[in-house]
Amino acid sequence: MSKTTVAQLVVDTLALAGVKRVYGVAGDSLNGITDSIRQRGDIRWVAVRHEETAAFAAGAEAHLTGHLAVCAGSCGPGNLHLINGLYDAHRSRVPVLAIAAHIPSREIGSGYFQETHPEHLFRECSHYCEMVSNPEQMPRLLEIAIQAAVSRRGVSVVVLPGDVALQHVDMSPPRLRFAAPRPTVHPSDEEIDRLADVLNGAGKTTILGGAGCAGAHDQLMAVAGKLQAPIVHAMRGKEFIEYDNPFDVGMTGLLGLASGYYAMMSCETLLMLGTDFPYQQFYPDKATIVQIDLRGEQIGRRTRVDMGLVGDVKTALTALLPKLNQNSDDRHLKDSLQHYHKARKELDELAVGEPGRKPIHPQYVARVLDETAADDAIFSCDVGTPTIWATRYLTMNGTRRLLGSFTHGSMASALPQAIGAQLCHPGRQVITLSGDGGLAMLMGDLLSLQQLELPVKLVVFRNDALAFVELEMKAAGFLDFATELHNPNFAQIAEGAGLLGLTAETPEQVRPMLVEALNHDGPALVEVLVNRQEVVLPPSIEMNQMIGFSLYLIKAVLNGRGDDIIDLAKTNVFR
Ligand SMILES: Cc1cc2nc3c(=O)[nH]c(=O)nc-3n(C[C@H](O)[C@H](O)[C@H](O)COP(=O)(O)OP(=O)(O)OC[C@H]3O[C@@H](n4cnc5c(N)ncnc54)[C@H](O)[C@@H]3O)c2cc1C
Ligand SMILES: Cc1ncc(C[n+]2csc(CCOP(=O)(O)OP(=O)(O)O)c2C)c(N)n1
Repeated sequence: MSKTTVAQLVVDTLALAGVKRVYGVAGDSLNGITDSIRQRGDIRWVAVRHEETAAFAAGAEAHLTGHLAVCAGSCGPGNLHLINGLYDAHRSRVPVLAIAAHIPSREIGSGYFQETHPEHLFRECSHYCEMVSNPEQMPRLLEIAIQAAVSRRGVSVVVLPGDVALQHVDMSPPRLRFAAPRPTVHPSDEEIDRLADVLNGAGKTTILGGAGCAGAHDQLMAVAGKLQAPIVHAMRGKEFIEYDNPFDVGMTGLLGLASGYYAMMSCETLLMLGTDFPYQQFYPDKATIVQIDLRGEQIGRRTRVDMGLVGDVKTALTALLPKLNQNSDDRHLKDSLQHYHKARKELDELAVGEPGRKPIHPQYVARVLDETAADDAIFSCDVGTPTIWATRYLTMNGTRRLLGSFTHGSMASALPQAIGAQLCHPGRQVITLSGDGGLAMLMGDLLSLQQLELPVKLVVFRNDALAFVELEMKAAGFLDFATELHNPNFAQIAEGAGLLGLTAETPEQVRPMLVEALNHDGPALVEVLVNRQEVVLPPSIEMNQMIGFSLYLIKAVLNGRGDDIIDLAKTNVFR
């Protein structure tokens, strides 16, 4: 049998598994891997400036394609930098493999230069995390890692000492020659019958749908039609549920719409479909609750559940549909829709840009972006207020996609996710909604856009603050502190990095600049000077938040910051 190096075997196996690119930062301990990639044309090394970017980019690719994506970091600090992006991918359940190069194997345990213990560090953010200490473990160990990431959906980590990567091993044929299995997961017939009985006898029914509804749009509409049920969505379900949906009453949660909140709270039966919506206080107390999820361990995790079914949403709804009677009472649906149209109108009224009026309302920027972006645009939004504007003002249509660090909740994901998105969808418009804090956090990778020739468009909501944290502070009764950002001119920085850079200071500049950036043949950044004091009213303000907010006002006055309140009032009440 002919011989090859472990590194070559790794890269061969990845190529056979359909991997097109590996994101990372090169390093001594990764030399075997990068050199093997250099020698072949069917897999690309994507050089970024920070390993966290590499992991977020791989996560975005995996989210958009559903296929395995790969990132790599050199030993010690190199792979340690991957960790935040890996947590995000793992918690979003997208298949990512990380190659964590390691110090020379003979030095392990000696406290050697750059020594860490990756197999401990990455255990919590992976399904599978093992070290290759003997070349004979390969390629089996890598194949197990790939199979774990793909079938359990999440992260696998292969820890590979640099010297082991260069050792020789027999070239063996790949064992993973089968396509990824796609089982049909079906609740039992008796369970479907019982569910039909419950729903046929139910009063006001509301559906709460999440990301598990992907691919089940037709079935979801048909079930909602039979039940005359409003559909509320959780954030990760937005891209799959909101479009072409006459039953849509918006999102629930602190950032959701009042109509989403009330449709859930006023129902007698809640049907949860493929959602892990995490906030307990937004579930109804008295309703009968039915939950369908692919993974049994998810059932009853967030709220009391009266009936739990393990199954795929599409399969379960297809089986359920013929057993449902047509509900003739449409009052709950009509009331919920009326409420939704009112809530939607109120939100849209905030998205205005009166000529000359500064600072610009961020809602207006998001709305104009929604209107000017392509029908198949891929958006990524930073955690912070850009998440609010994206979920409230971007219209999904079944083709557009929306990425964000929605479950892990990390800042700074928008730019790295856009890098992964643009690489796997080179022909589509990829647009970020970036925070000024978020962009600055991984700003080194602005340089990657030019180097990798990626025409990503960045829209920076520049409010010179960690504004989301300020909101949280106000609501909790703290005086905002430690949130001020002394920013540079991001457009100039972009120009310096080889991008088109524009600054919109007044509302009338927003549309032409966004259009110019979107039409630009290359990467572009538009910074928009937006209002820092935008208050986001949650759908139901809890007493402790009311008290908190009054406390903020009192504290602000006591601390001589009355101007803040006048600003707040001006921008949120008298507009
Ligand atoms: C700053 C910030 C604020 C936020 N505020 C809100 C908010 O106000 N409202 C809100 O909704 N979210 C909010 N989020 C997001 C929130 O943290 C959750 O990530 C989100 O609510 C989860 O959405 P989901 O249930 O659609 O997706 P997931 O959490 O991914 O849950 C999907 C579920 O579907 C299951 N599943 C997958 N495939 C299938 C299938 N084929 N069939 C059946 N089941 C399947 C999975 O096992 C899982 O249990 C916020 C996030 C951030 C960062
Ligand atoms: C890595 C990380 N650090 C800190 C936080 C806490 N946090 C959540 S939102 C936010 C502010 C984001 O600021 P920016 O990107 O400027 O957006 P803004 O809310 O100001 O629009 C912070 C610090 C976090 N979620 N992730």
